[in-house]
Amino acid sequence: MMKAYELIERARSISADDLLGVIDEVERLISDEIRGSGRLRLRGRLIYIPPAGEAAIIGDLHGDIESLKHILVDSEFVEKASRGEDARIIFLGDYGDRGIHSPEVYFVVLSLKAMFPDRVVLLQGNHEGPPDLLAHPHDLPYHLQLKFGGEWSRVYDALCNLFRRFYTAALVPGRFLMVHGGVPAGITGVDDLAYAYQRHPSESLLEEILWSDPRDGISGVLPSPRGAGRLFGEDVTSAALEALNVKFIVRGHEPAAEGYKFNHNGKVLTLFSRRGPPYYNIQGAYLMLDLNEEFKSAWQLEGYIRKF
Ligand SMILES: [Mn+2]
Repeated sequence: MMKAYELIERARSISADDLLGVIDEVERLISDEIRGSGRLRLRGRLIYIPPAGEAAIIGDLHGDIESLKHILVDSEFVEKASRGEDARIIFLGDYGDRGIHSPEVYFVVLSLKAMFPDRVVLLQGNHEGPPDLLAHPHDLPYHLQLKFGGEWSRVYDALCNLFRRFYTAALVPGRFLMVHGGVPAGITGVDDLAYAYQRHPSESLLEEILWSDPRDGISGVLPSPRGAGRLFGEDVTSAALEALNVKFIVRGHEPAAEGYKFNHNGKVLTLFSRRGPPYYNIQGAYLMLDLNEEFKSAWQLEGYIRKF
Protein backbone atom coordinates (compact mmCIF):
# COMPACT_ATOMS: atom_id res chain seq x y z
CA MET A 1 0.00 0.00 0.00
CA MET A 2 1.37 3.39 -1.06
CA LYS A 3 1.53 5.90 1.79
CA ALA A 4 0.77 9.57 1.23
CA TYR A 5 4.27 10.71 2.15
CA GLU A 6 5.80 8.18 -0.29
CA LEU A 7 3.77 9.68 -3.11
CA ILE A 8 4.96 13.17 -2.12
CA GLU A 9 8.59 11.98 -1.97
CA ARG A 10 8.24 10.39 -5.42
CA ALA A 11 6.88 13.66 -6.81
CA ARG A 12 10.11 15.45 -5.85
CA SER A 13 12.23 13.39 -8.27
CA ILE A 14 9.86 12.85 -11.24
CA SER A 15 10.91 13.20 -14.87
CA ALA A 16 8.87 14.84 -17.63
CA ASP A 17 7.89 11.35 -18.80
CA ASP A 18 6.62 10.40 -15.33
CA LEU A 19 4.28 13.39 -15.32
CA LEU A 20 3.28 12.85 -18.97
CA GLY A 21 2.43 9.23 -18.13
CA VAL A 22 0.00 10.14 -15.37
CA ILE A 23 -1.51 12.99 -17.44
CA ASP A 24 -2.25 10.46 -20.23
CA GLU A 25 -3.74 7.99 -17.77
CA VAL A 26 -6.03 10.59 -16.17
CA GLU A 27 -7.05 11.93 -19.58
CA ARG A 28 -8.19 8.43 -20.57
CA LEU A 29 -9.95 7.95 -17.22
CA ILE A 30 -11.89 11.21 -17.36
CA SER A 31 -12.75 10.67 -21.03
CA ASP A 32 -14.24 7.30 -20.04
CA GLU A 33 -16.13 8.96 -17.16
CA ILE A 34 -17.54 11.59 -19.53
CA ARG A 35 -18.64 8.83 -21.91
CA GLY A 36 -20.51 7.29 -18.99
CA SER A 37 -18.49 4.10 -18.57
CA GLY A 38 -17.44 4.89 -14.99
CA ARG A 39 -19.51 4.53 -11.85
CA LEU A 40 -19.81 8.27 -11.36
CA ARG A 41 -23.07 10.11 -11.97
CA LEU A 42 -22.47 12.98 -14.38
CA ARG A 43 -24.39 15.53 -16.35
CA GLY A 44 -22.14 17.34 -18.82
CA ARG A 45 -19.26 18.65 -16.70
CA LEU A 46 -21.29 18.50 -13.46
CA ILE A 47 -20.58 15.62 -11.11
CA TYR A 48 -23.11 14.38 -8.55
CA ILE A 49 -21.68 13.31 -5.20
CA PRO A 50 -23.83 10.86 -3.22
CA PRO A 51 -24.71 12.04 0.32
CA ALA A 52 -22.78 9.21 1.99
CA GLY A 53 -19.31 8.54 3.35
CA GLU A 54 -16.62 11.06 4.14
CA ALA A 55 -15.18 13.84 1.99
CA ALA A 56 -12.06 15.96 2.29
CA ILE A 57 -12.67 19.19 0.37
CA ILE A 58 -9.56 21.12 -0.65
CA GLY A 59 -9.28 24.74 -1.83
CA ASP A 60 -6.53 26.39 -3.87
CA LEU A 61 -3.08 24.73 -3.69
CA HIS A 62 -1.13 26.90 -6.15
CA GLY A 63 2.05 24.85 -6.20
CA ASP A 64 2.31 24.37 -2.43
CA ILE A 65 3.43 20.75 -2.07
CA GLU A 66 3.97 21.03 1.71
CA SER A 67 0.33 21.97 2.36
CA LEU A 68 -0.83 19.15 0.09
CA LYS A 69 1.41 16.74 2.04
CA HIS A 70 -0.06 17.97 5.32
CA ILE A 71 -3.62 17.53 4.06
CA LEU A 72 -2.99 14.00 2.74
CA VAL A 73 -1.28 12.86 5.95
CA ASP A 74 -3.83 14.57 8.22
CA SER A 75 -6.91 13.35 6.32
CA GLU A 76 -5.51 9.80 5.89
CA PHE A 77 -7.31 9.76 2.53
CA VAL A 78 -4.83 7.42 0.80
CA GLU A 79 -4.94 4.91 3.65
CA LYS A 80 -8.75 5.01 3.91
CA ALA A 81 -9.26 4.71 0.13
CA SER A 82 -6.73 1.84 -0.02
CA ARG A 83 -8.74 -0.01 2.63
CA GLY A 84 -11.87 0.46 0.50
CA GLU A 85 -13.53 2.87 2.95
CA ASP A 86 -16.16 5.26 1.62
CA ALA A 87 -13.78 8.24 1.51
CA ARG A 88 -13.53 10.95 -1.14
CA ILE A 89 -11.25 13.85 -1.88
CA ILE A 90 -12.63 16.81 -3.81
CA PHE A 91 -10.30 19.49 -5.16
CA LEU A 92 -11.82 22.89 -5.92
CA GLY A 93 -9.23 23.83 -8.57
CA ASP A 94 -6.13 26.07 -8.87
CA TYR A 95 -3.42 23.44 -8.48
CA GLY A 96 -0.60 25.33 -10.21
CA ASP A 97 0.85 28.84 -10.70
CA ARG A 98 2.15 31.08 -7.89
CA GLY A 99 4.18 28.36 -6.15
CA ILE A 100 7.29 26.73 -7.60
CA HIS A 101 6.12 23.18 -6.91
CA SER A 102 3.29 23.25 -9.43
CA PRO A 103 4.68 20.20 -11.37
CA GLU A 104 4.87 18.17 -8.14
CA VAL A 105 1.34 19.19 -7.07
CA TYR A 106 -0.07 18.17 -10.46
CA PHE A 107 1.80 14.85 -10.24
CA VAL A 108 0.37 14.04 -6.81
CA VAL A 109 -3.20 15.15 -7.53
CA LEU A 110 -3.30 13.29 -10.86
CA SER A 111 -1.70 10.20 -9.30
CA LEU A 112 -4.49 10.18 -6.69
CA LYS A 113 -7.07 10.28 -9.49
CA ALA A 114 -5.29 7.43 -11.29
CA MET A 115 -5.15 5.35 -8.08
CA PHE A 116 -8.73 5.96 -6.90
CA PRO A 117 -10.76 7.14 -9.93
CA ASP A 118 -14.18 6.98 -8.26
CA ARG A 119 -13.00 8.69 -5.07
CA VAL A 120 -11.15 11.70 -6.46
CA VAL A 121 -12.86 14.74 -8.01
CA LEU A 122 -10.83 17.38 -9.84
CA LEU A 123 -12.69 20.62 -10.42
CA GLN A 124 -11.48 23.27 -12.82
CA GLY A 125 -10.13 26.53 -11.35
CA ASN A 126 -9.54 29.81 -13.17
CA HIS A 127 -5.90 28.70 -13.51
CA GLU A 128 -7.17 25.68 -15.47
CA GLY A 129 -9.55 27.74 -17.56
CA PRO A 130 -10.00 28.01 -21.32
CA PRO A 131 -7.17 29.70 -23.31
CA ASP A 132 -9.17 32.93 -23.79
CA LEU A 133 -9.56 33.28 -19.99
CA LEU A 134 -6.01 32.65 -18.78
CA ALA A 135 -5.06 33.85 -15.30
CA HIS A 136 -2.10 36.24 -15.04
CA PRO A 137 0.62 35.88 -14.02
CA HIS A 138 0.59 32.36 -15.47
CA ASP A 139 3.95 31.03 -14.29
CA LEU A 140 3.30 27.30 -14.72
CA PRO A 141 5.42 27.24 -17.94
CA TYR A 142 8.36 28.68 -15.96
CA HIS A 143 7.95 26.13 -13.13
CA LEU A 144 7.84 23.29 -15.69
CA GLN A 145 11.00 24.66 -17.30
CA LEU A 146 12.79 24.76 -13.93
CA LYS A 147 11.84 21.14 -13.26
CA PHE A 148 12.12 19.55 -16.72
CA GLY A 149 14.31 21.87 -18.83
CA GLY A 150 13.70 21.60 -22.60
CA GLU A 151 10.95 19.02 -22.17
CA TRP A 152 8.67 21.53 -20.44
CA SER A 153 6.50 22.36 -23.46
CA ARG A 154 5.37 18.78 -24.08
CA VAL A 155 4.19 18.58 -20.46
CA TYR A 156 2.56 22.01 -20.66
CA ASP A 157 0.59 21.16 -23.81
CA ALA A 158 -0.61 17.87 -22.29
CA LEU A 159 -1.68 19.61 -19.07
CA CYS A 160 -3.61 22.36 -20.91
CA ASN A 161 -5.37 19.68 -22.93
CA LEU A 162 -6.31 17.86 -19.71
CA PHE A 163 -7.68 21.05 -18.06
CA ARG A 164 -10.49 21.09 -20.64
CA ARG A 165 -11.75 17.81 -19.16
CA PHE A 166 -11.84 18.83 -15.52
CA TYR A 167 -15.34 19.14 -14.06
CA THR A 168 -16.97 22.55 -13.68
CA ALA A 169 -18.99 21.83 -10.53
CA ALA A 170 -19.84 19.11 -8.00
CA LEU A 171 -23.25 18.83 -6.39
CA VAL A 172 -24.43 16.91 -3.34
CA PRO A 173 -28.15 16.87 -4.24
CA GLY A 174 -30.36 18.70 -1.75
CA ARG A 175 -27.28 19.65 0.30
CA PHE A 176 -24.57 21.83 -1.23
CA LEU A 177 -22.71 22.94 -4.35
CA MET A 178 -18.95 23.02 -4.94
CA VAL A 179 -17.34 25.31 -7.53
CA HIS A 180 -14.04 27.18 -7.81
CA GLY A 181 -15.22 30.80 -7.87
CA GLY A 182 -18.92 31.47 -7.71
CA VAL A 183 -22.38 31.12 -9.15
CA PRO A 184 -23.50 32.87 -12.32
CA ALA A 185 -26.10 35.60 -11.88
CA GLY A 186 -29.50 34.48 -13.14
CA ILE A 187 -28.71 30.75 -13.00
CA THR A 188 -31.88 28.75 -13.71
CA GLY A 189 -30.80 25.19 -12.90
CA VAL A 190 -28.10 22.50 -13.05
CA ASP A 191 -27.72 22.73 -16.83
CA ASP A 192 -26.20 26.22 -16.45
CA LEU A 193 -23.38 24.46 -14.56
CA ALA A 194 -23.30 21.20 -16.51
CA TYR A 195 -23.08 22.78 -19.97
CA ALA A 196 -21.35 26.08 -19.13
CA TYR A 197 -18.22 24.79 -20.94
CA GLN A 198 -20.17 24.39 -24.20
CA ARG A 199 -21.80 27.80 -23.91
CA HIS A 200 -18.48 29.60 -23.37
CA PRO A 201 -17.63 32.25 -24.61
CA SER A 202 -21.01 33.30 -26.04
CA GLU A 203 -22.38 33.25 -22.47
CA SER A 204 -20.48 34.23 -19.32
CA LEU A 205 -21.52 31.17 -17.25
CA LEU A 206 -18.10 29.47 -17.19
CA GLU A 207 -16.28 32.77 -16.62
CA GLU A 208 -18.48 33.51 -13.59
CA ILE A 209 -18.16 29.98 -12.15
CA LEU A 210 -14.35 30.08 -12.40
CA TRP A 211 -13.70 33.75 -11.57
CA SER A 212 -16.47 35.36 -9.50
CA ASP A 213 -16.29 36.27 -5.80
CA PRO A 214 -19.07 36.76 -3.22
CA ARG A 215 -19.29 40.18 -1.57
CA ASP A 216 -21.32 41.11 1.49
CA GLY A 217 -23.35 44.29 1.42
CA ILE A 218 -24.00 44.46 -2.31
CA SER A 219 -26.97 43.30 -4.33
CA GLY A 220 -26.85 41.91 -7.84
CA VAL A 221 -23.42 41.95 -9.46
CA LEU A 222 -20.57 44.44 -9.79
CA PRO A 223 -17.51 44.34 -12.07
CA SER A 224 -14.65 42.36 -10.51
CA PRO A 225 -11.26 43.97 -9.85
CA ARG A 226 -9.81 40.69 -11.19
CA GLY A 227 -10.76 41.75 -14.72
CA ALA A 228 -12.87 38.60 -15.21
CA GLY A 229 -15.95 37.25 -13.45
CA ARG A 230 -18.13 39.41 -11.19
CA LEU A 231 -18.62 40.32 -7.55
CA PHE A 232 -21.99 38.86 -6.58
CA GLY A 233 -24.34 39.73 -3.73
CA GLU A 234 -26.35 37.60 -1.31
CA ASP A 235 -29.46 37.91 -3.50
CA VAL A 236 -27.58 36.21 -6.37
CA THR A 237 -26.49 33.41 -4.02
CA SER A 238 -30.01 32.96 -2.61
CA ALA A 239 -31.51 32.71 -6.10
CA ALA A 240 -28.85 30.15 -7.11
CA LEU A 241 -29.43 28.04 -3.99
CA GLU A 242 -33.14 27.97 -4.76
CA ALA A 243 -32.62 27.13 -8.47
CA LEU A 244 -30.27 24.27 -7.51
CA ASN A 245 -32.21 23.15 -4.41
CA VAL A 246 -29.17 23.28 -2.11
CA LYS A 247 -28.44 25.04 1.21
CA PHE A 248 -24.98 26.54 0.66
CA ILE A 249 -21.92 26.80 -1.58
CA VAL A 250 -18.34 25.65 -0.86
CA ARG A 251 -15.76 27.35 -3.07
CA GLY A 252 -12.07 28.34 -3.19
CA HIS A 253 -10.42 31.12 -5.19
CA GLU A 254 -9.93 33.77 -2.47
CA PRO A 255 -7.27 33.78 0.23
CA ALA A 256 -8.52 34.31 3.80
CA ALA A 257 -6.41 34.99 6.92
CA GLU A 258 -7.30 31.68 8.64
CA GLY A 259 -7.68 29.73 5.38
CA TYR A 260 -11.46 30.02 5.35
CA LYS A 261 -14.24 32.59 5.55
CA PHE A 262 -18.00 32.84 5.39
CA ASN A 263 -20.06 35.19 3.24
CA HIS A 264 -23.71 35.91 2.61
CA ASN A 265 -24.90 35.00 6.12
CA GLY A 266 -23.54 31.48 6.05
CA LYS A 267 -24.59 30.66 2.49
CA VAL A 268 -21.00 30.61 1.16
CA LEU A 269 -17.86 28.99 2.61
CA THR A 270 -14.48 29.81 1.06
CA LEU A 271 -11.54 27.42 1.54
CA PHE A 272 -7.93 28.34 0.75
CA SER A 273 -5.60 25.38 1.28
CA ARG A 274 -2.10 26.76 0.65
CA ARG A 275 0.26 29.00 2.58
CA GLY A 276 3.15 31.33 1.85
CA PRO A 277 3.94 34.06 -0.62
CA PRO A 278 2.54 35.67 -2.69
CA TYR A 279 -0.55 35.37 -0.45
CA TYR A 280 -0.97 36.93 2.98
CA ASN A 281 -3.01 34.22 4.73
CA ILE A 282 -1.44 32.98 7.98
CA GLN A 283 -3.17 29.60 7.94
CA GLY A 284 -4.50 27.29 5.26
CA ALA A 285 -7.64 25.22 5.77
CA TYR A 286 -9.59 22.33 4.34
CA LEU A 287 -12.90 20.71 5.17
CA MET A 288 -13.38 17.17 6.46
CA LEU A 289 -17.03 16.28 6.24
CA ASP A 290 -19.32 13.35 6.96
CA LEU A 291 -21.60 13.56 3.92
CA ASN A 292 -24.32 11.64 5.77
CA GLU A 293 -24.85 14.69 7.96
CA GLU A 294 -27.22 17.39 6.83
CA PHE A 295 -26.45 21.06 7.45
CA LYS A 296 -28.78 24.03 7.07
CA SER A 297 -26.01 26.60 6.72
CA ALA A 298 -22.28 26.68 5.98
CA TRP A 299 -21.83 28.20 9.46
CA GLN A 300 -22.53 24.73 10.86
CA LEU A 301 -19.40 23.46 9.08
CA GLU A 302 -17.05 25.46 11.30
CA GLY A 303 -16.27 22.48 13.56
CA TYR A 304 -15.25 20.41 10.52
CA ILE A 305 -12.74 22.91 9.16
CA ARG A 306 -9.14 21.80 9.71
CA LYS A 307 -6.69 24.67 9.90
CA PHE A 308 -2.94 24.29 9.51
MN1 LIG B 1 -8.69 30.99 -8.38
